[in-house]
Amino acid sequence: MKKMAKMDKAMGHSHSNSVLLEPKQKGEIIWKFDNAVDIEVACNVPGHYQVGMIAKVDIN
Ligand SMILES: [Cu+2]
Repeated sequence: MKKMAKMDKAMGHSHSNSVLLEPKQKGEIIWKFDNAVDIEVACNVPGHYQVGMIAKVDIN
């Protein structure tokens, strides 16, 4: 995955809203919300969103 990110800068994860993981690796992102909101979490590997690598999360 990191090799792919080097080839395609759009797949880089240099900001605080994403984490780049190798298979079977774990990571953590902490987001804090002041209000209830529905969000969508998705993979940014090209084509993965389109095949359903997403999760809808309701923050109450
Ligand atoms: Cu994916």
